[in-house]
Amino acid sequence: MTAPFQKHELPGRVEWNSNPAGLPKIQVASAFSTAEIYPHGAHVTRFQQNGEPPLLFLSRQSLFASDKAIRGGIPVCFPWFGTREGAVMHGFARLTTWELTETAADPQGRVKLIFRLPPERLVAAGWPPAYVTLTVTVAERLTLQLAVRNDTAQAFVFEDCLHTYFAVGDISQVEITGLKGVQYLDKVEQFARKLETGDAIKISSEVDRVYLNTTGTVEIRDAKWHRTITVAKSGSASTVVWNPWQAKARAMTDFGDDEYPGMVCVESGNVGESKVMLQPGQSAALQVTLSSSPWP
Ligand code: TA6
Repeated sequence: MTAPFQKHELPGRVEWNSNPAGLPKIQVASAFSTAEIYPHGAHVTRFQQNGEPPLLFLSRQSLFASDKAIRGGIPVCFPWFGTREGAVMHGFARLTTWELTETAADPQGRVKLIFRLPPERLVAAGWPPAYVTLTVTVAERLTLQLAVRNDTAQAFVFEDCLHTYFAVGDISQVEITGLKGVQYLDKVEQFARKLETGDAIKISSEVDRVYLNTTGTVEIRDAKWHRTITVAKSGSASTVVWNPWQAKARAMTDFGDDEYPGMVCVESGNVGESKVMLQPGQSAALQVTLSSSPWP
């Protein structure tokens, strides 16, 4: 079978493969790190800096089917976040096969891949056929940029979120910093509006919070694996923090009952009151740069 994007292969840097379920995936090797990306959802499922544990969590029970979202890695939530009446959760972008349009490797061994969301998918769902790309740079760090250009004649209003699942040694030994003084909506308590007063967030039960109007960098301090994960972002006014804990973990069929201690989602986007409005000709870019550094 001819791989649809074989023309974009770069031997030793970008190589086509497929998983046991037959879903095409791309393996990326930079001079500093390795990664795995599925055109299905333009979904990064693995990133590992050389000599470091994996950065991202991927459930061993994740489904890999063309009509299902992958559980773990970095789902791209677009053009909406959360629930929407009569529609799928978190938008259709993560359920759509994106086109790989470009790959490049620079002399230092950094690798860039550009995926495009087929505009006909937007039109089929009644949305303007905006120009939507996800650029993934695999290097010392992992950088994702979701760019939207509204080259249509009508205004385009959307939400977006890079719903990153991070791997941690033990959630009970994790502290999340960078959100002190920020207001949030607590989904566990019917979206009650609250203020983050702690220097660090510690997780010991289900947490599902949308932090509002925050553009700062967040750190995940992992005392079990002795490392700090840094989530730096731009073009994003919302940060979401999620751990399903026990009951929700049991309720999810594509997530192991015992997997919640090994992950935390720290997501970067523009959701709810921070949704984006693009007039014709305007564009916007949501970018995250993810990395981890071992403690000395
Ligand atoms: O981002 C947190 C959240 O919105 C949670 O409420 C939870 O539902 C999670 O996303 C996972 O959503 P999914 O549709 O992937 O099961």
